[in-house]
Amino acid sequence: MKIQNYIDGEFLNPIADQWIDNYNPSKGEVYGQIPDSTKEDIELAVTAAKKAFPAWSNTTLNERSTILSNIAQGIHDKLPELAIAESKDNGKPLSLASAIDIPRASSNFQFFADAITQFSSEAHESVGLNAINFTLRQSIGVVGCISPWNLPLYLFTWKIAPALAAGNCVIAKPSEVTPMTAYLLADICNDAGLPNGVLNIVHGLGQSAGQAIIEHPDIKAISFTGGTSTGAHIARTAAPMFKKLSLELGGKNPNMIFSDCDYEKMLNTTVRSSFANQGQICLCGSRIFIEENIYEKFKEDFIHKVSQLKIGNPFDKDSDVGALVSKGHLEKVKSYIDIAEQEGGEILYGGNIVTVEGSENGYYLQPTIIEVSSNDCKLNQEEIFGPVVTIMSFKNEDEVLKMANGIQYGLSATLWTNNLNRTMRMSKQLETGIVWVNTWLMRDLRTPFGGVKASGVGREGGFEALRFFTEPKNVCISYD
Ligand code: TXE
Repeated sequence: MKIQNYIDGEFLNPIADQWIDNYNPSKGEVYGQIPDSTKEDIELAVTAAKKAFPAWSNTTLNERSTILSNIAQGIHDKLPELAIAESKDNGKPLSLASAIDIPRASSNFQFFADAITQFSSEAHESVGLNAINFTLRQSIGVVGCISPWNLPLYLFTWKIAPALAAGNCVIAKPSEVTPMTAYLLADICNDAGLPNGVLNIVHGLGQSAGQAIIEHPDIKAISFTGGTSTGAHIARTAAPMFKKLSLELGGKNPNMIFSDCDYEKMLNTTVRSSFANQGQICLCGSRIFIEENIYEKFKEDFIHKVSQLKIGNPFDKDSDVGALVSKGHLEKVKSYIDIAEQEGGEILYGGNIVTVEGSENGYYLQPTIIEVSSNDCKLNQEEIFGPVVTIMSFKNEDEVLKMANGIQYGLSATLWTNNLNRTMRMSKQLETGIVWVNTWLMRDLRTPFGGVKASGVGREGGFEALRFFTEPKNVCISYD
């Protein structure tokens, strides 16, 4: 099947009539084509967005909120169809897409439908000077949203919903590897009453369609989630044009386990934080540090639990681990496993590509546990973004903190301890945007989301996202 761009409320073929193959990673087969859009398609989308902006930015908050709620409902109503599409496009277990990805995409719209009705700005009285200042928070205009392949509709909507809620018109590009649910979203938006041109979804490659978005002078802000090197390239391109930038980039997150934690809860959660979505979540705890007095016990129990995970076709009900997103990505992840030995790492479990019966050409890899002896090895320093974790022991709080922070990334950290003083000390010293204590990936959509260091700039979530997608203007009124 061929999917199309969604521009000015219409479904269109790419102007140059060039197409890209779309793969089903669980089968390793091409199952469709997507537009290989160019500058000309982006130009068309920007023209439509500029035309739609004056009316959309002047809709009442109630009207806007109602339309966004309709989209949330539309996603909810089409949950089974969207979950199947996501699973087929990405390789993730259907159970995960049904329980997490698609419900969260709906919540993203519902959350910002509500949040925009509560968003306010400040007033500052210049006491004694007979003046009052207030802040107008105005829509920016046309903004760009570029998203990755690991949580396709989940992250696509996480950007689009606040951008639209704040009254902007959007040019959005999903990853070329997982375009399907973004395509289906277009229909839902039409049915929800979103006016033509307010949201334009253009498909294509990063270096052409994506590049045209970041370079376009009329696109005033870019919200991007993806790899750190792409983020650096976007910053280099967009900064001289003084665009607003929100960059959510890679992570290589520490999972620090102290012996005073709730052991069973920690063990079950650590299996999830290591291998959920085949380890392809920027928040996965891929560097596991265990206090030395429970190291041997943890090692044994963890290997046992992980050995029970079932690798299989994403559509099988009992599959815990599905396929990796692409052949190229499978090869990249495998290449890290292959360097383990050179670095003195020991593969304690997994490490092999798996053939799944009936899906022999799919991109399956065993969940893999590697024991390392230093935090400075490549396996601990580079983002692998697959079902591969390292484990090593630590002696005390100072040592583990040093290792947790001893990396270019700073997205999230997980801490397992029941010691409140340690929790506070470490939370303050960890160089990350998020710290989870005795839990993982528990998300409250009002909280700021994002990282420090090479994990990005800016925050998404709650009012932070609405602040990003609006321009503050100070109005100062002097009176007699
Ligand atoms: O991401 P890219 P890739 C990490 C992970 C992974 C690596 C590369 O380590 O192995 O990044 O993945 C668009 N101008 N993460 O290559 O290229 C692209 O089309 C504008 C972490 O798939 O960064 C896609 O829509 N856009 C991550 C999006 O950027 C461009 C999730 C992300 O693609 C562009 C995914 C350009 N010049 C990968 N080049 C996370 N933080 O969750 C590419 N794109």
